[in-house]
Amino acid sequence: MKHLLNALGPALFALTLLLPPGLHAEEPTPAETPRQLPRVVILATGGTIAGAGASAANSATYQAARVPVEQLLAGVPQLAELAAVRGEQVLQLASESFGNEQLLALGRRVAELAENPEVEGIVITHGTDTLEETAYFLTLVERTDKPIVLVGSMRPGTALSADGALNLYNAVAVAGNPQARGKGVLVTLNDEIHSGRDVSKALNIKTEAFKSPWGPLGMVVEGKSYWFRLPAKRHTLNSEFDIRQIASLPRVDIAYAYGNLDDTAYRAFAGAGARAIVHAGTGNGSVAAPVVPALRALRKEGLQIIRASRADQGGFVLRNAEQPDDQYDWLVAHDLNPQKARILAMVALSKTQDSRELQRIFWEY
Ligand code: DAS
Repeated sequence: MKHLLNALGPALFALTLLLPPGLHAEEPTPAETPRQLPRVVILATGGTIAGAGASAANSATYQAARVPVEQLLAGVPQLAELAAVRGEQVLQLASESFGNEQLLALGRRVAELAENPEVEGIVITHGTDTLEETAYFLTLVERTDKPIVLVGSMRPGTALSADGALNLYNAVAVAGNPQARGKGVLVTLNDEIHSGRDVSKALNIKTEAFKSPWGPLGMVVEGKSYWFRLPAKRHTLNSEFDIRQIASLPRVDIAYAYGNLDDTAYRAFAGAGARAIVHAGTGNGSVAAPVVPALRALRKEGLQIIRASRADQGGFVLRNAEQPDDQYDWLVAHDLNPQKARILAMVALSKTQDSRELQRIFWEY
């Protein structure tokens, strides 16, 4: 009998494959328990990703900050496969018009959501012009390891080959991914995942607009994240700053350096109440000789002077290399570009005025 069954076994198995579905002899698969989708909140602030042009050919001529968050979400129904999403319209602005008040208000709303146990991730749709500043600000002051992902687009949704829908899909995929926890605030555009600290807008007309001098952290492709690096600088849970303890941000300005420079801009910023001036210096944060006396005088009046580099592939400014920073009691921004140095200076000055402490902060963040 045993030999008979062994001989007939394969034939009998093959027969079961011919049966109509549901009549197979195998055990019925257990009913698929619906996967608990991560709960992701999308905070909309405006920008091109919410922009609209007159025609599909208008990829560069359009109005930013026109499309409400409900319409953004309705335009990407596939988000429902990734997460349980809901939207909030916190602002509707082109991001070049963000002020410190908008930054603080957005930061406070993010902190509230991050504390909510029914929120697993946060996406912020944002204009690309100052996205890098908001991303760095949040990475400094949000005390959470939950994914906070900023996303924008280079073309409005009305344009041919618009990039916003896929950028938003990718951002929600990353924000709902537990692997994205603890990596600081992130920025996703053009299939790349960047650190909110490192990334900046390097091109103003291409979809590959955002670059990080030390490279992206990873890629997101078809809703899956692939990680290759981790941030090395302090951020979020490991930060000493907390949005809930920052009532206001001091005025910090940026003076751009070039040939034939004089001290007009620096004195004007000081007269307007700046607490620090970021010198966007040529090369290694160099300071033109005619400007040095004014900067030394302003330092003596209590302003902080921060040497950064205007180099567009990112700077690397070290103390006492181009200028006697120890003697002048000036600070250096290290690898931060001028606009990022301004963000860190504002946050740091909300905590300390001490130069040595400030320089430590520039090394660590
Ligand atoms: N004006 C730009 C801004 O809102 C548009 C954009 O690129 O998002 O940042």
